[in-house]
Order: sequence, then C-alpha cells, then structure tokens
Amino acid sequence: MTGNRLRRVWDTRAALGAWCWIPAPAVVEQLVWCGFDFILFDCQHGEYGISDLEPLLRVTTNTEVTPVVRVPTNDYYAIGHALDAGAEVIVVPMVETREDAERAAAASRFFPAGTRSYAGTRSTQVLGADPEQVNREVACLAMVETATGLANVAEIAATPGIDGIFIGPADLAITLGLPPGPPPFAPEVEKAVDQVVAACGSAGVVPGLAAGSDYAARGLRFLTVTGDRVLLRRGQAELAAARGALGSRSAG
Ligand code: 3PY
Ligand code: MG
Repeated sequence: MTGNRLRRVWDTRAALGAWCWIPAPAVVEQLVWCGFDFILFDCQHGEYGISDLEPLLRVTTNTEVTPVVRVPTNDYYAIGHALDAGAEVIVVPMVETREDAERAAAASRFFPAGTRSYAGTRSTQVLGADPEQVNREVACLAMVETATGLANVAEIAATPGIDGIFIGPADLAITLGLPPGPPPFAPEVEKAVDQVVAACGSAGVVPGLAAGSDYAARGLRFLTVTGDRVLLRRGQAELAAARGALGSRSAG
C-alpha cells in the first residue's frame, strides 16, 4: 500500500493518462504496460457500468498506475461503489454549481468530511482501512464542461473536498454553441481552459483537461493523452500506409 501516487505526481509535474472504454482486463493490462500515470475508467461513456469495474481495476494492483474512475452521474451510490471497487480518484461529470460540487465531495469522503459509507471491500487493501487516511488519499475531480459550470468555476474549485477541475472540451464547446473537436480547440474553449487554470490556481487545486501533453505548459496537471479505442483506430492509418506501399510497388 503506497497511497494515491497521483497526488505525489501532481506535486511535481503533469500526470499523463489514458482512457479505458473497452471493458477487458487484457486491454487494461496493455495500458498498464505502456506506463501511463493513470488509467481513467470511463463509466459514463465506456462500454461498462460501475458494477463491472472491479476486475478492470484489479489489473492496476501493485503497479505504478493510479486507477481513476469517471462515474456516470453525480450519484452517491456510484461514487461509493467505485471507491469500494478500488478507485483512488473519482471524476464527476457535469458539475455546474457549488451544490453539485459539495454533493460529489461529500460522497467521496467518510464522516466527518463527508457521507461515504464504510465497507471492508478491496478498497481497504488499496488505500488502507483507516478512514482518516483514506480521506486524505482519495481525490475528487469535478468536471467543468458546460457554460454554467464555467461561469461558476471559481466556487466549484474552492469547494472543500474538491481536489481538482477536469475540463471536458467537447461538452463545453457544445454548450458554448460550438462544434466539438480535437485540440487546438476553438478560441472560446482555449480561453475557458486558461480561466479554469486560473480558478484552480486561486483555490490551490489541480487543473486537468481531456487533451495531450501540449497543455502541460499552460498549467494543466491531469491530462488524458490517448485511449484504448484511439489506439486501435490507428490501425486505419497503418492499413492505408500498407495499401499505399503495395500500390506504389505494383505501380513501379
Ligand atoms: C468532454 O470533452 O466533454 C469529456 O467529457 C471528455 O472527453
Ligand atoms: Mg463530457
């Protein structure tokens, strides 16, 4: 038991992670071998739910990879169950107000910091059995990914128990009336990134973004570099290159 390694990484540099959307331990094992700082298990948009998490999280046991779980909604049961299964960092989508942030933070911590319920599940082997120590190690990241969330970002970042803000650039773009797209984002979204980084700086919490390491220089410290589906889709470019090579050989 080494505690939540991501907390130590954040103190020194940007943490780089990968999304897991495909619920297969063999896929998680490949991501672990790649050496990411964290794997973000996505129960909102991945092909699995909270109750399927445990065998996936187990693959990260005794590795240098911190298991992060995005819960499907800001829900007491979902957050508690993800933590019971061994999540060390909880990502809560669509946080728009201080009340939303308080709900997420409370569900992530035991009394007196919150309302999480204690269970002797594998979580006690991951972050320990002492509620106070677990409260210190667990992290809760609120996703700011709507125009309303952006307007309230200072209050959300300053909510006790919120350890960071993770920006969802796709949903944010849509609620700003823009099409979602890859980085570099539309100027309005890029401006929002700087606004969130500034709010996090004032509140002393970690700013994160669903984008690659280019954004580390802008102050982001929790970045998702790639994901299992993205990596597999690279097969299309490899196939095109192979077809191109065959074509040029037969033409020549
Ligand atoms: C978003 O961009 O909206 C996300 O939730 C992360 O990809
Ligand atoms: Mg989103």
